[in-house]
Amino acid sequence: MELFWAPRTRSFYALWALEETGLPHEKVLIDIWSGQQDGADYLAINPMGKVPALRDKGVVVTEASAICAYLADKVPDSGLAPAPDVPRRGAYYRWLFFAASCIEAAYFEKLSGLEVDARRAGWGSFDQVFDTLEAELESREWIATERFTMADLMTAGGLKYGMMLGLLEPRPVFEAYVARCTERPAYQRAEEINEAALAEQG
Ligand SMILES: N[C@@H](CCC(=O)N[C@@H](CS)C(=O)NCC(=O)O)C(=O)O
Repeated sequence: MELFWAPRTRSFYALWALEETGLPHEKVLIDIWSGQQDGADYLAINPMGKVPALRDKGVVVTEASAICAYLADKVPDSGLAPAPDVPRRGAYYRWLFFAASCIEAAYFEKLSGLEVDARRAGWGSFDQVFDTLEAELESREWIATERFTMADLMTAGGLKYGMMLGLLEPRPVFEAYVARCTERPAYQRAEEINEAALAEQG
């Protein structure tokens, strides 16, 4: 299995997910600063010209949240995804997709100063997205089940990114949740890999 990635990008979700699974893999650095993602070789893997991408023999998966879901299903005993027949599978899908479609869009709204009509925008509004998450996390240690899943990885990763960039005010519920998720050894290892690649790039 190969992960196509670049440090300090959304590849981090996939890097962290691979560390959570412990699955053997090779990391292939794509130099997005020199435009390698727009070369024919990489576009054949991801025509969007974006990282991350995962190739598992003949299977190619792009989109960070899809990669997380794919990897969790490869290690069914890990608990990283609830089994398909348990009721909380619904919550797992919900929050995994919420991170990709609502958190991401809410940041874009903020960054670009968009005035959105919350009834027309699929993510509602910036405030709706984070008020909804805050209400959910007030009563839950983990967002989908009684343990950490890939839905936590995507949600906590998204919250951390927003707070780090100053897009999202650091609400206590978010800070505690992000701390719980990022103290995991897999997160720490992914950070080390990320930082080592950055240092190597100079
Ligand atoms: N929707 C994609 C977004 C991936 C993405 O935006 N990757 C950025 C880095 S954070 C990228 O590869 N940018 C290179 C480019 O657009 O040229 C995902 O969730 O994986």
